[in-house]
Amino acid sequence: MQTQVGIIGGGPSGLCLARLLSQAGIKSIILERQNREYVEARIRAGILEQGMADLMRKAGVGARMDKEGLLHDGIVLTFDGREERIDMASLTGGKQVMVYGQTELTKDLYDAVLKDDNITVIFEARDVHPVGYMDGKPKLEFHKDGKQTIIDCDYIAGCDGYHGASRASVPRDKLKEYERIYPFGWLGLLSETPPVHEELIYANSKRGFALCSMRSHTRSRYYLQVGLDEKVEDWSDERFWDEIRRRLPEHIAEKMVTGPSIEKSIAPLRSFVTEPMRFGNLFLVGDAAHIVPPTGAKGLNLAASDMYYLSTALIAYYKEGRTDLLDRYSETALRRVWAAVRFSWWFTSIMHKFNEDPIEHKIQLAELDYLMGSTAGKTTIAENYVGLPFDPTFE
Ligand code: RFL
Ligand code: PHB
Repeated sequence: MQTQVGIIGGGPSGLCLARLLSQAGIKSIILERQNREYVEARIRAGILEQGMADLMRKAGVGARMDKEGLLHDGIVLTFDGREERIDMASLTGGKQVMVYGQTELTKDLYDAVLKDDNITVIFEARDVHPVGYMDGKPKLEFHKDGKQTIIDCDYIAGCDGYHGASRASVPRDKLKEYERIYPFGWLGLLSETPPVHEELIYANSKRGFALCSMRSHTRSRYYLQVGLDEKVEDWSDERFWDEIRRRLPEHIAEKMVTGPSIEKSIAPLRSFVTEPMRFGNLFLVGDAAHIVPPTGAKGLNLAASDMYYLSTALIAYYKEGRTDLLDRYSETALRRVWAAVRFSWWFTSIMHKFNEDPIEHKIQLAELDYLMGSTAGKTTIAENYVGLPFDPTFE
């Protein structure tokens, strides 16, 4: 087999990148380890920055998102019995974020990709190995139904997430990895209940962090900070609802509508960055190159800038024979990555309980009190939350 861009991973990064390339007539093959149903069912991101929403539109898959997504102008922080709103739109010159679940976004992308003549998707591709990318002869080797197949391509995009094959194939002396693992995870619950509030609530409490998010006016997504040794089986729905109410100010907890969970799962929290993000003709994109704790809702939104830079660079190569943007990809993408790693780490550190030492909570409350009393403090949260801009010189 042969194609222009071989893409490993059919998650949001691989699918959206393929569509952006296809809009410019560039052909790609996507190798996905799972089947479509499995990928679509993963309940993850809920908040899209304008940059990601614009990319979906550019990829020709924004119609349902624009119809069903909920635009938010602000978020709420609660701490010390207080409820403080950050009016992101007024602090950032009108920028908003959109509530639209990763499950829906992935469905929209698959609907378009599977009808696209420039894109082939191979599901249940096993033992995928990118080879030859350091010598200018990139190939993807894989097994399908027990048979080995090889794809010759010009470039490989590693869009296969944190546990994928692309980063793993790079010789250890060619990359540097930075990692922090946090001493807690997030227990998430999805329920067919109206959200407790019209905007997201991030709660700092003595008992640990909580987040009230949503997927629609009738579907809620809640998270609780839990210890790394906690098991989902030990969290009945009743225990979850009891605990989240205790982490919110009383006047909010009283309004909470509870119901049976549709899904419950625990995710660990980590900060992780690989440098560089390019190895010869292999480019890493999205979670394959970096992970952030979900506190700032940045994961998928960071994949967005990678997709934007890589698609722009590949289009410049195929249309104009230019390689200068491919050469700038890693450095440019990493600049925005580190900015989001910093924000996600910082927002995590002021909102979560790290230990039993009471001085730590008091210092967090003092910091939150300072931030909320300062326009500069609120603006710093707002600017980062709505998303830092993509590099305008990358064209
Ligand atoms: P994905 O989604 O992990 O997709 C990778 C795809 O590659 C496939 N794959 C392979 N295919 C072939 N061969 C192999 N060897 C392969 N290994 C893996 C996998 O099956 C999969 O289909 O990475 P991608 O596309 O880069 O997308 C990244 C996002 O999924 C991720 O950043 C976000 O979900 C993070 N995230 C959030 N991001 C936001 O922007 N806003 C949010 O509100 C937000 N909330 C969250 C989140 C992540 C969470 N968890 C569970 C980690 C909330 C949570 C709880
Ligand atoms: C979500 O709705 O899943 C969500 C929202 C905001 C976050 C993280 C996750 O910061």
